[in-house]
Amino acid sequence: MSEQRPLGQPSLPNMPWEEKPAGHDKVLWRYSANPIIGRNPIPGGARAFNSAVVPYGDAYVGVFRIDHHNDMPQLHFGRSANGIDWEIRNEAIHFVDEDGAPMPRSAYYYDPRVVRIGEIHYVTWCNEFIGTMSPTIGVAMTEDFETFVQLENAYLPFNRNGVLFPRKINGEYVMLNRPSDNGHTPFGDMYLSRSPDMTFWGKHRLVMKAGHGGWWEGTKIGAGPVPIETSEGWLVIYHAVIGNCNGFVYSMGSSLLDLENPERLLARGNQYLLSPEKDYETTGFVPNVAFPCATLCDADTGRLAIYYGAADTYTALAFGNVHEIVAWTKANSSV
Ligand code: BMA
Repeated sequence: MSEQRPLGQPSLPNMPWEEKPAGHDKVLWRYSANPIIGRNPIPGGARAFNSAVVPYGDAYVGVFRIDHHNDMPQLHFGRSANGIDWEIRNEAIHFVDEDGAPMPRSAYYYDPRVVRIGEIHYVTWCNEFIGTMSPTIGVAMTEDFETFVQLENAYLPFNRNGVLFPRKINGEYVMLNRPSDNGHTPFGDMYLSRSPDMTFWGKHRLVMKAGHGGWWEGTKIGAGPVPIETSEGWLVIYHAVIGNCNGFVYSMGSSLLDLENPERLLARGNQYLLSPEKDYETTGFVPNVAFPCATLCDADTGRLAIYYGAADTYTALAFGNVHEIVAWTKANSSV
């Protein structure tokens, strides 16, 4: 077991967890008390979903996407002792620049990810390129989850999905991202970009294309939670979208990328890991969406908790084991 230990993950003996139900024949299973965050989670906030959670001290913190009563999304900070019951601040995060001055407000902030790199936590999200109502990837850093220092946007519009790797690779920061359009984007592949300093992003490479393994991922794909380092490669859980006559359906897929050269795809599961089927996934503001944005992983056991947005309305949890997901992805790979 030790050589399979998920590298770079902490021990989390108290992370949210439920054993796989008897007779369950899939690698992921849902938390029996889903959803963990319901409608109207804070005054003026209608829905919390597609949100990011990390261990912090002996508890958990999160950056939550909350769509307000004008349907514009903002980012809110939250704390939890157990990773399930959340206290989310009513006031949205207000970013400052590197001199501590307030940043101009974007029209929207959504789909955050949080990653610890060394002693610093970085937040990435879909951010308005100010003055254009067009999406790019916002980047901020925090040392204490009180002050959030916003850095340069990573890209020109249009890009709506930015996910950092949890360490530098060959001396560079690496971010998965998905160039898009300004609408609901009926296309999308996964790229990666590199930066020496978290400011200048380049060396862009294609990683995975949509439409590879079946209709379930035929329309578009995009990175989900921060990649997990394993002895078999970076485990990337991603969202995968089919476009049918009634709209999009968002499922979760898995792939493995080379540890030192993550543009190299090693394996890619040819079926979804989880697809909307529960009422809280099929019914809501946007039906049929399971959108993963964060994981907690216990290095000792490989237990994995996946936080995902359900129907753009709720926050839900699914469980699995990293070793089993890696083995399943290799065994069912179509690469
Ligand atoms: C995507 C993003 C997500 C959302 C999904 C389904 O393009 O906007 O935030 O969950 O659509 O509406």
